[in-house]
Amino acid sequence: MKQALITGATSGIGRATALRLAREGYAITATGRRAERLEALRREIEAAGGHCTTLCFDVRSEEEVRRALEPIETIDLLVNNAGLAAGLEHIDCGDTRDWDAMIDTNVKGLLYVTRVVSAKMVAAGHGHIFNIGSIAGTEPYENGAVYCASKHAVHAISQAMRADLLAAGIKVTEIRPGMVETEFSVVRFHGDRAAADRVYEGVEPLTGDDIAEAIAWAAQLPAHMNVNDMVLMPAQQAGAYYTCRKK
Ligand code: NDP
Ligand code: 8X3
Repeated sequence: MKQALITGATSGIGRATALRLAREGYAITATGRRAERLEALRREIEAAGGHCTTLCFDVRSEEEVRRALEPIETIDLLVNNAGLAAGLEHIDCGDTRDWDAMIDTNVKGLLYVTRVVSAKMVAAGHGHIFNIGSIAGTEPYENGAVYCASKHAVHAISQAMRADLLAAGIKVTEIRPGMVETEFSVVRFHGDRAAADRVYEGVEPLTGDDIAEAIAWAAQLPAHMNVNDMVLMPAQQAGAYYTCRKK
């Protein structure tokens, strides 16, 4: 049975991807910091006849990442999804704790997980790594300097690791969504649900299931074919600066 490891599977895109890949026949290793949610996901997958193991750790801690992931024997597919935006303000007003959280999670956490898993894939001679980037990875916008910088880093890392892992036969796919309604905006606005809801006003955003659909499609392509980079947006969005809202 093929093994898929998904970081940030307690919510949003990660949770939807875990459920979808389980339906595609993967045994799932679901990770995140919220143990109760991981347990609920495990029960849901197993009730539907799938297989799920959970690992509760913080991707910001290299030690926790190594302790959790080193013992895993085989990982065929990795989804580097755990991430967040924290805050939305001009650079002169930013909270440096938010900046640390974004850089430590979105960039360093992704690197810590990739370091362990890619070595296993190289030893096995196969594997597929999905990095969840963002349109913020190529379109920097006002109030988003550090989040955009973190996703620019994911974009650069994805391209470079694709080259690094080419000879080992490991595919690297970057998925770069626009607006997806998850807990993302509630987290960005530090729990202010009204501010989060305004982000999606007049728009039908993408859902976690939409992103999971793209990952499941790219994962089942023939061995000779890879999607390097996939940009997905709601039909009402044309980029970070252009959204057509219905009144
Ligand atoms: P959610 O807030 O719904 O989910 C984020 C997930 O990341 C949670 O499962 C959370 O789990 C996990 N996570 C956050 N910090 C850590 C950490 N330190 N250690 C381990 N896990 C962590 O948001 P999304 O599903 O929208 O976000 C998933 C990814 O998609 C992110 O990388 C985000 O940047 C990206 N993205 C989102 C877009 C959107 O519009 N929603 C658009 C483009 C990209 P827990 O809290 O349990 O640890
Ligand atoms: C999430 C999309 O436009 O809010 O990465 O940055 S955006």
